[in-house]
Amino acid sequence: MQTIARVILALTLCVSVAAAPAQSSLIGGQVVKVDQSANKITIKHGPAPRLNMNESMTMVYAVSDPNMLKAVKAGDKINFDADRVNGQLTVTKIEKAK
Ligand SMILES: [Cu+2]
Repeated sequence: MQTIARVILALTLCVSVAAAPAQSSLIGGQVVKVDQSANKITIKHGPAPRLNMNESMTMVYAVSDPNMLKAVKAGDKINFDADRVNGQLTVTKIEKAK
């Protein structure tokens, strides 16, 4: 249990440090819903041409690491990265936006 708490703390620190320099490759969005039991997150986001999404949309993503879902909640503004993993759109990185 303590180990888990430490991992979460480390992840939280990583997120806040990484958020400082704006990464232009990340996609801006807002968390609509977090579903920890299904390891899914619903994100409303702007265009992401790299993922063949050329307009704003709200959609459900899987996450590469369930711990990412503990750092965000519905309503949070985020910057994220996503990729197709085994044919499924998966969030690989989330940073809280200022
Ligand atoms: Cu999308």
